[in-house]
Amino acid sequence: MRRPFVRALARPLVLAAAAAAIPLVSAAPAAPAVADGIVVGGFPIEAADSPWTVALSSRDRFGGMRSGQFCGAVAVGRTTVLTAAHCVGEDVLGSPPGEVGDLKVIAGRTDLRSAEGQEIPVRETWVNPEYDGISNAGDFAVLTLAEKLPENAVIGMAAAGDPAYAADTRATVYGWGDVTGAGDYPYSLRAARMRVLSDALCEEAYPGGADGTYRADVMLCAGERVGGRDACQGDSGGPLVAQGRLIGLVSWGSGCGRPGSPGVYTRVSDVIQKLGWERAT
Ligand code: 4AZ
Repeated sequence: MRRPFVRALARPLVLAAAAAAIPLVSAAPAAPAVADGIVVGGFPIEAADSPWTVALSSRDRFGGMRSGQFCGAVAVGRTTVLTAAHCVGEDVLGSPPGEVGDLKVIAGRTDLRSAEGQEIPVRETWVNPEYDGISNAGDFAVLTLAEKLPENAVIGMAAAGDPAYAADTRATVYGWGDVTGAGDYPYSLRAARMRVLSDALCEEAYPGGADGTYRADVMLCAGERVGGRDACQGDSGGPLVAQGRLIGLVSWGSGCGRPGSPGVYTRVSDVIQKLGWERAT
């Protein structure tokens, strides 16, 4: 399962909606490692407990059953949201992001069937021009919102050299993505606890192949050595948080929760540097 949501999307959302509506249909987990989902291997959490985790939505493109959710995103300013570049590519959206009339960020909504929280139109989308869809390097985009999010919805970003990036640090990923790797999209927000893994582990797992190439300067490796806890399709663009600070954006990986195939995240310190945000943090 290569990349993001993206490719899979046109097909999956329909399946996703169906699967979510009849949760018991695929009762047997594909493998023990992915028995219980996020995010695979996760647990339910309230949006109020991670208010910076927001959903990226277009009902026109993805249908209304799950509020049009198709990717995750994270608020780093009251009108500034980060997501994955691959989430706002033309292959996902069907047209350039500026031409998607109902592209919105949804904040404060745990259950995508509900109307809780806020829906805020995206006023401007800036996609990293250096994003490389082959290696997946530079997988980030900046969304500017038409209205302000609440002040408590903003999370701080970990700058280069922050100890939160060290291997073995505990980290949590948040999202509404596939909970099994088989296209089971939940209605409610989930989180999964894991650890930052060494660059060596991802370099070994992803030396360069169809899924992507791990590059330690712009990517971050996280999960569990034994597999089982991971982000998955639909979580892309969402936050990986350690020590209360944003360290990663869900980007890619080979499958979900598989031993030996950790999740790969966009390294937030590189985002800060590329955007010239050093002094703002
Ligand atoms: C995806 O397809 C995707 N297990 C996101 C994250 C991971 C794999 C795939 C990491 O969006």
